[in-house]
Amino acid sequence: MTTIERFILDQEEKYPEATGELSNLLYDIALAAKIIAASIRRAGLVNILGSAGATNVQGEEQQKLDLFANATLTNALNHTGRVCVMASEEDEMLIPVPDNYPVGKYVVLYDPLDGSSNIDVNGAVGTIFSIYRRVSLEGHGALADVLQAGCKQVAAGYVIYGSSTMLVYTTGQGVAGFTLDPSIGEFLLSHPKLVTPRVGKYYSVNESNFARWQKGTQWAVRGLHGDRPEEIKGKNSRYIGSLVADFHRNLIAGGIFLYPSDSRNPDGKLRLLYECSPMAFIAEQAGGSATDGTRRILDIMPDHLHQRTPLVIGSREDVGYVADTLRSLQQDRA
Ligand code: P6P
Repeated sequence: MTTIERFILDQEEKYPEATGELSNLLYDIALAAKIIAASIRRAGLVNILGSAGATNVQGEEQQKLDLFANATLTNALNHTGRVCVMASEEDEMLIPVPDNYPVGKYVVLYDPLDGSSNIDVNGAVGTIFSIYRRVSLEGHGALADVLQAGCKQVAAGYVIYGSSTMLVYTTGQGVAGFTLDPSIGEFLLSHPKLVTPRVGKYYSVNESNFARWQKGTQWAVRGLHGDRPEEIKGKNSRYIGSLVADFHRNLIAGGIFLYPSDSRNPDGKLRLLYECSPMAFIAEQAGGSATDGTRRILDIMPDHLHQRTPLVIGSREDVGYVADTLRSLQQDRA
């Protein structure tokens, strides 16, 4: 029985220069995940379901659990002396470390409860986090510490609150998965080395946007439907409407998730810094890949905090097929 704390410490021992701060930061996040999981499991029994009666910076209606998860993560991190600044999907501005607490060398960005529209219907939801080293030299962190390309991440992970609660993370040495044992309140190592199949069984995309996609996207998705078996074998459609749940299924079973740009979302819907970059780090560490259709997600340099990007992520050969198809169609048009 390997707890996440034991696993993190074992990983730390491989780095003589490690100070243990990143290990403790990961453990802080695991604690927040346990608290959020406990609330989600009881959401139908206590007054924490439903709308909070406000909208976030994205213009999305905030659920009470969104705000609870956001506060839980922020309060688990802001006093530890391990972070210099935080950022969240639920907060328009950067989240500073309170003045009466020390600042540290890490930056944490998070989507505290992704897919929250699934909460009231008992669908799977998730937490996504991304960790960088600060680039500023001292004092409180600033925007420059947050606006870093995904390839600079030192760690990334997600928690899926599904049929079981799992925490999946990477520090650049592969991907490990932990399942929460509620009887002892510990995340136990259940997936020591997650590797995603090179070719997937599933494709995941919101087909109701089909008419609004660019022609190249429509053509590539028709390939995933199986219209051109000489190019690629058709796949089963699976789409939950929760990035963490769709991504996790495809990571385990093999598959491709797409949220392309469309005439209503010209830059795509998903956010680069706290959704796409962390998921891209995990995908690549598991042998998969992630692009915006043309550029590697981890190479994209963010311009602003809540920047959106199109996303194509999952099994390497499937992502390669979509990227090659889009590229060849653009060349034909050129
Ligand atoms: P749509 C949830 O709101 C989310 O941000 C992701 O978790 C999910 O993949 C996507 O949006 C679903 O968006 O437009 O298909 O409902």
